[in-house]
Amino acid sequence: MAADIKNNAQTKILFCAIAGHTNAGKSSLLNAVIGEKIASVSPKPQTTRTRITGIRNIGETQLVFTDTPGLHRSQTKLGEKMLKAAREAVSDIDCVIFMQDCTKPLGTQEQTMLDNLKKQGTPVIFLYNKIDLLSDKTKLAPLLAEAEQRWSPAALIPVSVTKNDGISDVMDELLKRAQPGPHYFPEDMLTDQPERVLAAEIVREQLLYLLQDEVPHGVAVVTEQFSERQDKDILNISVLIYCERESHKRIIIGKQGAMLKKVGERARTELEKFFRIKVNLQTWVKVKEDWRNRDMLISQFGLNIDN
Ligand SMILES: Nc1nc2c(ncn2[C@@H]2O[C@H](COP(=O)(O)OP(=O)(O)OP(=O)(O)O)[C@@H](O)[C@H]2O)c(=O)[nH]1
Ligand SMILES: [Mg+2]
Repeated sequence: MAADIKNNAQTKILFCAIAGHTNAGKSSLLNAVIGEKIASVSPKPQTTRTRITGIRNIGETQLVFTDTPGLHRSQTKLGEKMLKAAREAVSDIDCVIFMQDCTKPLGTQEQTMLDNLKKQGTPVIFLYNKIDLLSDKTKLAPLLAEAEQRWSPAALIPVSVTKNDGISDVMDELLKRAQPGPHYFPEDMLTDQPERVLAAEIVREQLLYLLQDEVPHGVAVVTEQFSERQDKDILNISVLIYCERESHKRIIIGKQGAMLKKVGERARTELEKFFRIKVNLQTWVKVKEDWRNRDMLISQFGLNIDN
């Protein structure tokens, strides 16, 4: 593996964490800067549950991004672990992209994080995202002025990730900050997420889109089987969908299996796009009561950052 890692007089490296309130658009930004969809995105809060590394090489520079779970008021052990993952990711890092939805006020958790980053002396690239939602763009000026005055970030950039507005300015800012040094990951690596985890996340993303209320938040997806049939060019994927209650299981399966079928069809399309091969997807639903408060199950589902 070491042979694949670039190291010469020109190589540069930058480690950057992406943090901010849940739903601000952090994973959308990660996917945009990597150029591939490696992190799940959804309109529901608390989509990202672990730290996700994404790697982008531009010329001799390697940019290493860490997407983090969004800041939120946690009510479960899983939520606590997600917040810990987010807080740890922003300590001891070259720079932090702090992302805020410009249509929402900065909450106390975000303000505390920004205060701490200022105290630590960590350079912050402050992004006001979703500017496409602002009909009156003059509303931005006071927001930018307040952020500038309170936290004097290294850069302050209004962006719209979904409209690809301002992203090249963010890239320029990052490239400027990269320091001479060997690359950390091989050139052909996009993410640290194993294929099994990516597959499970693609299924969970569809559950987040299609289910309502508490049901999608209590869902964990684990890949049971992931194997390619060389003779037929088919990827066999089998996933277990865990939920917290029998009533949730009934909702996930739906009337005569309609919901699960829809989830499976949509996820299969996405899996085929991602893995660029025909996919045979099987889905199973199981109940594990209150798993979000049970350490052993959180670990078993690959969601414990301490492991
Ligand atoms: N209108 C608009 N929506 C956006 C923009 N960027 C992201 N979104 C949407 O915002 C929602 C949340 O995006 P995510 O990328 O999942 O947000 P996140 O910050 O990673 O959320 P968590 O993982 O829950 O912390 C999705 O529905 C995105 O499509 C933007 O620039 N404009
Ligand atoms: Mg996310």
